[in-house]
Amino acid sequence: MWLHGGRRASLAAGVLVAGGLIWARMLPARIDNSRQPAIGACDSEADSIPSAALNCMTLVPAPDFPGARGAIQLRPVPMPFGVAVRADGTPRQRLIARFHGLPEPRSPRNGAAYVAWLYTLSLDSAVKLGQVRNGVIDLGEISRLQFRVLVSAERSPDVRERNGMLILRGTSPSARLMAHRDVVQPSAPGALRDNVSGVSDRHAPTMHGARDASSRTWRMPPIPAGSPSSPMAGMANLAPEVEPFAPGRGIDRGTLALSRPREVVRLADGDTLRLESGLVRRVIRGKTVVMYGFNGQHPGPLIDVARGATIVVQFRNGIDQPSAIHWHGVRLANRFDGVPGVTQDPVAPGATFTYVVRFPDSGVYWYHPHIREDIQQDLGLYGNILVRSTSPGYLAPVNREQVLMLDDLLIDGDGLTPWGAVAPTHALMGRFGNVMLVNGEPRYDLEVRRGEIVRFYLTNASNARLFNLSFPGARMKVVASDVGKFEHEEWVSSIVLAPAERYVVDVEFAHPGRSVLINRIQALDHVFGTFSPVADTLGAVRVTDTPAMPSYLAEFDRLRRNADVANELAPFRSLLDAPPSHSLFLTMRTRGLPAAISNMLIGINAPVEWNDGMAMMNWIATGREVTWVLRDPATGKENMDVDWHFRVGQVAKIRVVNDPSSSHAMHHPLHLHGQRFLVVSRDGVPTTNLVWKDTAIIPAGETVDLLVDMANPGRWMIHCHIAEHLGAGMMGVFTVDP
Ligand SMILES: [Cu+2]
Repeated sequence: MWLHGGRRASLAAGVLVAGGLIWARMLPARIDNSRQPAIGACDSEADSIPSAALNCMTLVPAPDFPGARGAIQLRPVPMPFGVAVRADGTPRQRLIARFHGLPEPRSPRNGAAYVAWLYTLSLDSAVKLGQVRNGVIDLGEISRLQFRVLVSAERSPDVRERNGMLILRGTSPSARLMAHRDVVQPSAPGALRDNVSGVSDRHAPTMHGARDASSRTWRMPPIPAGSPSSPMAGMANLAPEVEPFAPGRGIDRGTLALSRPREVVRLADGDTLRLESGLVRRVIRGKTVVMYGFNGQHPGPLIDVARGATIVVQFRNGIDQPSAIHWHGVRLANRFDGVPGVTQDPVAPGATFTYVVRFPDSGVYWYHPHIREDIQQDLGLYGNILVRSTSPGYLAPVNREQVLMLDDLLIDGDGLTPWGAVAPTHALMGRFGNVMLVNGEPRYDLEVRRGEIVRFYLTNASNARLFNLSFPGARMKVVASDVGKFEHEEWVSSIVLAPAERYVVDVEFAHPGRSVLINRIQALDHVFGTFSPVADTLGAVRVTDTPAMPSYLAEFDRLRRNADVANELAPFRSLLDAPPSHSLFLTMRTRGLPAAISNMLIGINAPVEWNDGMAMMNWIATGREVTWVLRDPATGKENMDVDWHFRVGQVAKIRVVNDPSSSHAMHHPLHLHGQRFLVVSRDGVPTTNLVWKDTAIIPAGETVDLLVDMANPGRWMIHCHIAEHLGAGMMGVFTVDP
């Protein structure tokens, strides 16, 4: 596919070809001299891998070697979580290079060998990547946030330091980011552009003015760690152009009951659960705030059922907004899926709705409203469902189980930052909180015995945040995800959870003392275009000196290969390489944003953003000005006009391309209702350990192929699970006909 040019225009239009998949699978492991295509830039990668802008480095020739060409593809390292990072949040990438036009090396001028070097941005230290020559070369895996690659002509391929002439050099996409600092400087390119994202006249002449009215009713939100701490030029007087909303207006909060911790509700087939949403009083970090709860609890009750059970849930909406309950990941009957406008009418305040929920798959699921998630879910309306397998030995034995819902909350000295009344605020990146919650509490504590194996069922209930969790010093293996077990268990150093995803991990606490549950990321600061490490401790595990009885160490030491999963996947294997039948292009548009914000939406992006690195801009942008888009390139239809049809029993390959060149390219956790799917490949790299999912992270610039088991009839939603992106339109529908 490298051989063909001129497909860039069709890429821009979002027309996709199957070539990317084929290209990647044809790549030889080491040097391939059989093909000598013309590559001059990353254009040639773009022909086959549409994600070139974020996953490709063009190498620029030195003046003495104008004919030399090189490009490096940053390939995803297959990981159980879809995002390859280390426990400290640094990315893991494999460099596949391709060179062309390197002159014959065995001349006195050119040296005897070409060698590639990995440098820091400041060029103060280097690591030898290895000898290169014309053709395709695997340069191996690296773990760097920002870097440069230099190719030099050396007297021998065995040199340890670079001494020879420079032939080619390039900079990682993560360092090509244009810092906002550069944009606002008058001399910087882009500083005077006024229509990048369609700035309206209303805002263009002055940066505030029109927004003064609403800014009087908003207060500045707290700025999360890793985000620029002072407002950018022109933003000081801006506020979201919607009225603020806070729950319980006009209610004396003293009359509200304090929320209670989550209770476990064990239900048998045919049982009924009454679930009532309502206002609760909470004290978080010493602040008394009004939030929501199910049955007065935050999170809501943990429903513990056996696979195959059907339960009845009598829901009463006791909050001050229309609501409903969606049973996330559960392949239940369509009319109980809980999506206002698609499967049911909204449940008005004070009204009721009865759900019949069947659980055909074991796994960990969750429930939450599917209307204004940015408000209702953020305020605490979510709960877990643990569906236990009826097969003995389905999972290895462990000493203890912990079911944890992870969340974050945006809170300052006056309480919770209000939400947008008619449209979400934080519509660019989603709303990141500054206080981490585990099961609704800012602190999680666990006491275990020495040598205990603890199984953690983890759910990310946050609006927008990805977590990168670890227990430093403890061995950990990933066992299962959204809708069941992996093909085989894997040792991992951290767990990456995108919003709405679930992972099941077994952790060994071998040594007495204190262990912590920590979220470690590399935060991107959009103002300066730099990364910095951020760590949040979510909880502590005290390990006593008493030995665990019984010991499950032998079972823990063994990585299971799951024959039952392999058997279940067997009918799908022949379809893994099928060409996609449907495609989705993920992008965004803005209109009417203040120039101070829209001018900065110029190519600043990273495959995954772990923090809100543009907190002021993000807060001010609402769902009225920002539209996030799912586009079907075959028809040009977008969002709710995407109305696909499938038949029950059909297995559909859907290719998802996350536009790297939208004005703020960003990852999206994509969720399909009512069905299960496999993530078969990322940027053409096949998944090596399959697991059934209902939500998958699609990093910015990446092309992800999903194989969907269309087994459950009805009209269902497909959408981004960042609550503010959903609130800014990023949703479509598909029908599975019986
Ligand atoms: Cu999204």
